Amino acid sequence: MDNAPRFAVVGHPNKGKSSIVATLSLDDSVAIARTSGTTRVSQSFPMKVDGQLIYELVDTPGFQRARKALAWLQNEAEKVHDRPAVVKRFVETWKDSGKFVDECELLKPIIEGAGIIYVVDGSRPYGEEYEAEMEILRWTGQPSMALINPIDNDEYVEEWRMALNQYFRITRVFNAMTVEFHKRIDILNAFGQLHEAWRQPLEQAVKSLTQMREQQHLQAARAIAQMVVEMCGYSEEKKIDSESDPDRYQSIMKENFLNALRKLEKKSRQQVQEIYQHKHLKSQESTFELLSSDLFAMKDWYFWGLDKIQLSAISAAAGASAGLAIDAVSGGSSLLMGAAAGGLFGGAGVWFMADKIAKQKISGILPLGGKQLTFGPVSNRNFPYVLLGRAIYHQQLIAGRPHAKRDELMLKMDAQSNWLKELSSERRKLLDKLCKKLSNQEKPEEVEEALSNWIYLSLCEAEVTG
Ligand SMILES: Nc1nc2c(ncn2[C@@H]2O[C@H](COP(=O)(O)OP(=O)(O)O)[C@@H](O)[C@H]2O)c(=O)[nH]1
Ligand SMILES: [Mg+2]
Repeated sequence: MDNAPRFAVVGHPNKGKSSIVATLSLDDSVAIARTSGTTRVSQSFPMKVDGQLIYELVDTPGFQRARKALAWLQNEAEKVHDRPAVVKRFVETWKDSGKFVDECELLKPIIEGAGIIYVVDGSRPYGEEYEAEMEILRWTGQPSMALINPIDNDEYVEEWRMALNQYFRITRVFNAMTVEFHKRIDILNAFGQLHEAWRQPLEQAVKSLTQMREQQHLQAARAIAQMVVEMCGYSEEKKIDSESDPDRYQSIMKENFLNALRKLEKKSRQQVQEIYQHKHLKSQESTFELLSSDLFAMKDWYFWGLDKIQLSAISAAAGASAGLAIDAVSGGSSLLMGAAAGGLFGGAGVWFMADKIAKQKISGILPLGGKQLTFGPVSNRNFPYVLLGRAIYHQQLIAGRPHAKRDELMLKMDAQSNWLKELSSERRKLLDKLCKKLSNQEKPEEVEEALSNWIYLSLCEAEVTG
């Protein structure tokens, strides 16, 4: 789109301009630093959906000598209608002089037609020095909006609003760090109202962004469903010759088995991060530490998945007697199932009793001789819930993360984080059915499709309520 709107994000140094650019362009490569003066030249960040440019954000250096610049302008302009031309002349006059470097740099995109997003910090008091900045921006004659970014708190937000309202037709509080999706949309809509030529492209942008978001949820749901199904069906196999002692292979097979599953979970998290365009997150090793409780730290399973009461409830509903229900919960059922299926001998029984995670099996003589050792799949009924609980928790952190954030993801294990408690009984029943099939290795393709739909619905719901 040639007429894609362009917005220059301007203001004092260190007020969160770059953070707002990152958040509005969904780009986590924008440079953000504690120290001011990080941005020295204006830089464009295109917002593209499916390769189509829908708008562009320009990150700019902060004003340094606004009062001096305004004095020059006032001296040059005789009539009100001269002012935009005088601002142009200002840039032409000073751009290569070494003086007003930052002012020239930040005004350049504006005199070339960009809209203005003026950013202030709502946790710091209003001061006169800002008046010169706002006055210069007004002189450009470009459509403009002010954003109050409450960096540390919102103590001075009202004071700022009064001041900004005198210079800008639209003022919004917009926290670059906690902003929700609908607030971004609101800003685009507001800009569409300010400037007739942008109304249509920005309406289109809002549509594209909304569709993109749904598409992301859909892709994330698919990635998670695929991971859950693959992990629930995963087993490690090894052929050994008839004379070898199977017990010798137990610990190595178990390690391989667990590591393969951990890897699958990690891969799926990376997919989700890429889907939501958090490309740089994965390079921080510690990111993965966050959901760092190990997948097989079984003490955490009641937190991630079903708790003990919920677990005995699903087992009871499945028709097991009370005694067996507890067994199923603890993984004891795998012993029963394995024994019933036959093909177990020697120390095999001891293997899985120790772990309570997976079935292990030694099949008898293979056609070409030797034995087949199988470790897995995980038979614990809680496993699919645990995987889902961890995956959805991670997805929520990623989908709700502004692209301005540079710190690590935080894991909070409090009672509220248990998403299963929030489900309606209808949704829970459907999930129970799917999880049961997963544990029983029934029709994985069908289950994956249904689970994917189930997750997608949950993600869309979480967006509305969260
Ligand atoms: N807590 C918090 N910190 C912010 C917010 N916006 C910016 N910052 C921090 O303030 C500093 C300057 O931000 P930056 O976007 O680089 O400001 P710029 O100089 O105006 O581009 C960085 O350390 C940011 O992490 C915010 O909304 N909340
Ligand atoms: Mg900056």
